[in-house]
Amino acid sequence: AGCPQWVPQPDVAARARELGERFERAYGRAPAGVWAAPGRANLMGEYIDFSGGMCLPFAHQYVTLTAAAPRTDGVLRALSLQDADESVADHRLRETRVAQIAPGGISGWFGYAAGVAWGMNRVAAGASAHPVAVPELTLPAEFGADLMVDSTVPIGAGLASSAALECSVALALHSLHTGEDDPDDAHRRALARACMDAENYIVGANTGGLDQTASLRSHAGEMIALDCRDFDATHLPADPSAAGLTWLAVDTRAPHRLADGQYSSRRDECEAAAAVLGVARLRDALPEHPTEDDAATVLEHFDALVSSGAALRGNPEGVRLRLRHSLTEMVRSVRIADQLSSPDPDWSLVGRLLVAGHESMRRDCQVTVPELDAAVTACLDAGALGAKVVGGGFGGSVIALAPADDVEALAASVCGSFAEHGFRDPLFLTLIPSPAGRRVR
Ligand code: GAF
Repeated sequence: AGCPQWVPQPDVAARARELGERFERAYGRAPAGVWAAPGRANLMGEYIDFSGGMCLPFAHQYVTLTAAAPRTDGVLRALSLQDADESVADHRLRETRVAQIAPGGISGWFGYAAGVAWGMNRVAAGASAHPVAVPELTLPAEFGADLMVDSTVPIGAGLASSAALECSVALALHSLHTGEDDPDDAHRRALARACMDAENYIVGANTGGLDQTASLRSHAGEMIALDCRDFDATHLPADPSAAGLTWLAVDTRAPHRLADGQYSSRRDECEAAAAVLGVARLRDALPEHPTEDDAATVLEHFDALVSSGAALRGNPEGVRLRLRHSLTEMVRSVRIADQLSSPDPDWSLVGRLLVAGHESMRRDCQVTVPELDAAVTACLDAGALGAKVVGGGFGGSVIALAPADDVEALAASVCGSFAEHGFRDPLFLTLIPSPAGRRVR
């Protein structure tokens, strides 16, 4: 089909209707409803959610849908329209007893879905890191459900398809269980924690909660200034269209995986740096409204501690680089949030901060790949105000702040650059800051 190719806007109503019909054919009864939850982009604050930093995500318009009907025998069954592994064609129906869901027990995509039921019970019981027990989330022993999921979020593109899956299942289960279709923010926060617990313990990816929070707590047209110390969310305008700009994503289609140890080792190194500095998490090493000077001071303090013999876990050079990334990223988030809080944001400054964020992800966090770096360069060469990798890296997507009238030309020139490098053709999406997950049918 040639390059550039655009990922079509999702027709959520049509997908929900079709999913309901397929559910009925598969399970022999109609679903009680269909729930949808979006993936996210993140303007700044990569690899600092688990360190208590500020992240700036927004939910985009691509959602994962879950059709669901209740059962009363404690059994959870699920089908995915994206489960295309032909070798298990006859075994695509995944099934478990809710009471048997446990760390290490469930493989593949079903871990993300089933893990949510486990996470809800954990948050309900107060066993989670969620600050308060939320007893209403308890699923009774006989609770079960039939599920069918369908994703419009590109999978493995760094746009949070995993969180979209978890969060749409969470909204479905919560609604089947409580009758509540539009949970308040306190319950959305608790459900986001249940989804994090699913990912951390059942899937085994030690991620930090950015994605689930964006999926469940975003507002249309806005991004979240998310303080990951306590997951307090402030909503700020994030629609650059009045300035003639748009958010463009380039999905590099370079393979992307988080559960393979790289993500986890970055997190370990951040924790090792915090231990040297004597703080519980890196955010605590900086003042309330951190500046570049504050970041430099903490880095010098770290160097002084290390050269005077402070014990350091892991590779010293890696730990120092992760520290520098974390501190400067925390400052960049605050600076972008300051701009977007103002009535007249300086978008070219925002763009420069995005580029600095990417450079830090490349040089200090070391999570980019040649396709990501080339996509950023090509976007900038073609007139974008800024561009950076979005999410966990190691493949996935770049988000660019681009002149709205020029996206076709910009995409064409990224295609040209990818062809010159001999990379696979990328895909393009325009991302619209969109509302959080909700019932759609
Ligand atoms: C992934 C993780 F899931 C998030 O928690 C976050 O750390 C992100 O990578 C990097 O900012 O999406």
